[in-house]
Amino acid sequence: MTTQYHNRNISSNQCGSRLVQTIDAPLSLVWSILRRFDNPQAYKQFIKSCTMRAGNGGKGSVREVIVVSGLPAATSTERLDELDDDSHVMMVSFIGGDHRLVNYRSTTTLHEIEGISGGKTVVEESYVVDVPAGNSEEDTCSFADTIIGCNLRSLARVTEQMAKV
Ligand code: A8S
Repeated sequence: MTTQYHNRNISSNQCGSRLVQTIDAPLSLVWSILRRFDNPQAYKQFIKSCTMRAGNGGKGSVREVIVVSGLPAATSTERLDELDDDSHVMMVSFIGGDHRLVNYRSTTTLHEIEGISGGKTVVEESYVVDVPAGNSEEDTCSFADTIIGCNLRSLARVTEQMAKV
């Protein structure tokens, strides 16, 4: 199972959680969209643009994303720490930007399950992040959970649509 990749040490000033989304599309298709570190806007609705600052989308690449207006942040600088095409594991750290998700590190894994009409994919996304001074764990994690939940549902929508045609 892929749970081994999601176990992280959480310090006392940090919080984290894990979200799971089942997608009615084959793993190879879901991975082909997810693994594109240089193109997160393919499914992440809050991202307006993405510019590569280092690398071409492989491990160690750095991207700068600009998010849509109306959010409490405008930019984020993010590094690809792991991209394993065999185990279907992707790890990303936030290393800069004007947001409050300091020391945010996420792990996303895929595994395939049998569906009645072909392969389905289970996506698991976990993260840890610092709780800023003056904020509660609950507020910090529910903010991140809300965004990740939107991203995962959007990934499902996009890939299920592609799987149909
Ligand atoms: C991701 C996960 C998250 C992205 C958050 C949590 C973010 O892009 C948005 C608003 C913020 O305030 C922080 O995998 C930040 O994208 C939508 C700019 C980082």
